[in-house]
Amino acid sequence: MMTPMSHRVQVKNTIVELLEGDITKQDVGAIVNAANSSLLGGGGVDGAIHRAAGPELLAETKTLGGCQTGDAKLTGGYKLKAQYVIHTVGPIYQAHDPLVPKQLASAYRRSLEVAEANGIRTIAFPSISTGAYGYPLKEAAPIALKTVIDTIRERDSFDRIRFVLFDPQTVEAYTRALDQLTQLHSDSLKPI
Ligand code: AR6
Repeated sequence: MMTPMSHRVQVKNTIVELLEGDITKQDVGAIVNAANSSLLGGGGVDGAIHRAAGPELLAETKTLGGCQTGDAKLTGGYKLKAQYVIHTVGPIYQAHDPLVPKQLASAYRRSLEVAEANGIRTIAFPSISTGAYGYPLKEAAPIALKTVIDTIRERDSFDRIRFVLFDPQTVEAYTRALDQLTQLHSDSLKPI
């Protein structure tokens, strides 16, 4: 029997959802930025977030002393609708390097830990590392979703985690990965 692809699941008390769109427009507690370790801005989603937030964001990130790959740091959201930005640094893709998937998982996990420590209950993520950093979508999407879902299961302190995906191929890869996880964990992941 075919199970329909799902864009939204419930994990404990948290809704995890996939959306095609622009993360800078999201009205959530925090949006996550796929930054580089300088935290001084860049292209892709990083550039879009800095443009939408205004120059005060760069003024704040300049004071943070950068961020290591797999770690995350918090700033204000300035002109964004989101109250905060969580800046994380995903890995540059390297096939067959066992550290790389761990660093990608760590970027998601540390972002959620920073959110929790600051009482942020609704968070929007982009697809970290799958643009300029070259992580293949098919490999990155299951890591992203599994890490977020495992962290929610352990902590149960978020209302909504939204993946805001910029193009149809990214939506498709995440939808497939979410569907597979839902089939594997039908006891704890409820499509809604
Ligand atoms: N909303 C949501 N997703 C977006 C947006 C947006 N407004 N704009 C782009 N994306 P990338 P990375 C998607 O390259 O691979 C920067 O220069 C994009 O289509 O932004 O982690 C940093 O400064 C892709 O699916 O981030 C770093 O140097 C995803 O966001 C480096 O790029 C991630 O692509 C980080 O590379």
